Amino acid sequence: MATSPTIGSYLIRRLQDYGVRHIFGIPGDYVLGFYDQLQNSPLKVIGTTKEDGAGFAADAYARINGMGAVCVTYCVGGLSVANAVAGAYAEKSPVVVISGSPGMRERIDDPLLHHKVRSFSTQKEIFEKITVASAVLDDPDTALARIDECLAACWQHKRPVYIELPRDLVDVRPRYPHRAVTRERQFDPRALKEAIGEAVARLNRAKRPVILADVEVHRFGLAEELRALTERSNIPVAVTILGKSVISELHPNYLGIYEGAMGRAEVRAAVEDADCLLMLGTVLSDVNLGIFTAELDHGRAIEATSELISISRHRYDRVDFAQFVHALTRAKLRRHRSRNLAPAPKPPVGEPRDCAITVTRLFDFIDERLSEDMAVVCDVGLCLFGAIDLVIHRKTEFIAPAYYTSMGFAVPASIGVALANPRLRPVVLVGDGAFQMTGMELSTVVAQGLDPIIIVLNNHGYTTERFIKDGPYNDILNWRFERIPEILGSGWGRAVRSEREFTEAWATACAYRGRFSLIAVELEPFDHCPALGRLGERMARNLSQSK
Ligand SMILES: Cc1ncc(C[n+]2csc(CCOP(=O)(O)OP(=O)(O)O)c2C)c(N)n1
Ligand SMILES: [Mg+2]
Repeated sequence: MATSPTIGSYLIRRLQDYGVRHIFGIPGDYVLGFYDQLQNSPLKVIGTTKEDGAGFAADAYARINGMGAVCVTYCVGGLSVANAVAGAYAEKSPVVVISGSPGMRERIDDPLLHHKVRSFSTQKEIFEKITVASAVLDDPDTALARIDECLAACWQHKRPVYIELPRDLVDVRPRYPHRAVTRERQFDPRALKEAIGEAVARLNRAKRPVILADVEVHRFGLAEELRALTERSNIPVAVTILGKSVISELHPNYLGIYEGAMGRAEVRAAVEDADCLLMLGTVLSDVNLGIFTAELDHGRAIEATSELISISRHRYDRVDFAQFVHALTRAKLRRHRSRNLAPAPKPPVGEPRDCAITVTRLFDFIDERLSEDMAVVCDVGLCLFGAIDLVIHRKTEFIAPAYYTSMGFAVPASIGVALANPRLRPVVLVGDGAFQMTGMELSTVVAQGLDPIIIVLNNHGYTTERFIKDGPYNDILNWRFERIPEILGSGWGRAVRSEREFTEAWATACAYRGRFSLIAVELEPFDHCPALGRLGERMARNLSQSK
């Protein structure tokens, strides 16, 4: 009879089944045994400088690869990664969190072992709130089934899961053989048929239908279906900020980014006046809805997400989101006449001048220079609002924590992007404040031989917050960002002030391969793009109303 695999080796094999090739993290004594197993496996361990960096990298990796993983030690590592995992939960990114922990034999009599917070279950209880499934593999005979369940839940819900490995069980084999199970949810084909019938009738009757596409179209790999759907039906597509890049922004049916009153008026009008709005994979958050300035009439909407399928004010149970989109794409949809709603092409940016560069011009120059093989990885702040208007050419080219908005995402996320798809060169847009949080993860960039282009928008502080409420708490120490390559012994850096200096530095960075480039762009503390002005105003109003 074939012997069962050890718990550790089974977990490694199942991660590979789901396409995971890299795992991010930092070891510690409670997880060293599993690290040894990882080291001797086909999975590549990517050590980061801090666990939150590993979390952001795994999140970005998951967004492109379909699943990502972190491996950390008990509590000191696990709780450091919790914020990044919370972001992955909020934005539906399938990250597997693996944490080592004290062995089961060590737990007898509840001793005070290092890293323990309150009880041995404290870390698991915290992760229960920010994952869709969690398990402590404390019983060898059920461990393999628990691994299957967690990974299936991660895959199905596109959200993080937590797996805790007591250190004395990593090399243990269950007594009974186990067959890997990929649990499928039960759906009702009759409900799907009925939902499609109703959706098609409404779309075919409509005179001004619009599709509003969001993040789940990315996560469930439905970007091609979306393209086919709009091309067959000729229904125009708007996207949310979180869904940005789900369709080529050069597509003739692309309308633009919808964000309520915060966004472009033409996009708002088309979406809100639609007599049938097909909302695909939408997250109805404040950021996505322009701080709730959106006026969407659910009576005229068809809403399909992994959590619900509803048409007008009634809902269909047991209908799978992906199957719904597949079926709709293949259904008998009438071809609507073109309404010429595509945004007018941007005027040419013109030659760079010797004058000080502004935020608006900076984004214009980047926009004109982005190429097909680049992925924009964006942090929180001015960079995110400026990036709304960047023209993204293909799918998954824009990665940002646009809903959870945790600063410090972008530099570590660029590592996940580059490892998930080595053909993509990350262009990181990050504020000086956010860079100071996790920018030293460039150390991992150097260790892995990656070559992102990092653009630091240096406006000497927390400009986004200055627009909501200013005070000395928004000032931060000015770093010599361009000299970071000296500390790391690798890379190329330059501080720029004028348009000409920026475009020259960009050209140098593009030609400089194999190592990172860092361009620190000096900006005025109150210089901003129109989107941030509108948002700051709205948030300041909300702040004063909440008192
Ligand atoms: C982890 C985290 N801490 C605090 C905040 C609150 N916050 C939102 S924007 C911002 C300022 C960002 O500063 P910077 O990165 O320099 O970008 P800028 O707004 O100046 O462009 C802060 C502190 C946050 N979003 N995330
Ligand atoms: Mg700043």
